Amino acid sequence: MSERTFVMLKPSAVERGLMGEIISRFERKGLRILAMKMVRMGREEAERLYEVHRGKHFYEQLVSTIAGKRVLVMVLEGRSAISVVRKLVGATDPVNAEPGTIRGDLGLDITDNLVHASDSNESYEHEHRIFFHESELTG
Ligand code: 3AN
Repeated sequence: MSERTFVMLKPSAVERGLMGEIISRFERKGLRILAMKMVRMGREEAERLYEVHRGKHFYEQLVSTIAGKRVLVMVLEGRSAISVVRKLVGATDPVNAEPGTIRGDLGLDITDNLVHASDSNESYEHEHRIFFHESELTG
C-alpha cells in the first residue's frame, strides 16, 4: 500500500554537501519525491517538529541545532514509505547505526544525525503540515 512520509535533511547534511547523496539513496530505493524545499527553520517550527520530545534532556539542544538554519524538507511516497525510510536512515545514534544506512555511513553526532524521518502515520500528519500546504502535495 502506498504511504507518505515526511523527511528533513538536517543542517549538517546541508552544510556538508550531502543532500545529493542522501536524496539519491531515497530515489534509488524507488521512493517518489512528492514535494521538496529548502527552508530556514524558524524557532517556532522547530519546537512544533520536536513537540513529542519537549521535557526530555536533549530537547533544547535538539531545537537549537536546527533553529535559524537551512534544512531541506520533503514528502516521499511509496510502498510502506515510513518504515522503508527509517530503515534507510538507520538507528538514532550513528554509533549504533549499521553500515549501509545513511547514519551508519555518513554521521557520528547523535543530535545532528543528518536526517529526521516520521516514525508513524500520526507523526507524518503532524510534521508535514508544519511545512507544506495540501495543494503542494496533489498531482
Ligand atoms: P529518530 O530521529 O531516530 O526517530 P527520536 O525520534 O527518538 O529518533 O529522536 C529525535 C531526535 O532527537 C533524534 N534524531 C536525535 O537528533 C535526537 N536525540 C534522540 N535521542 C537523543 C539523545 N539521547 N541525545 C541527544 N539527542 C538525541
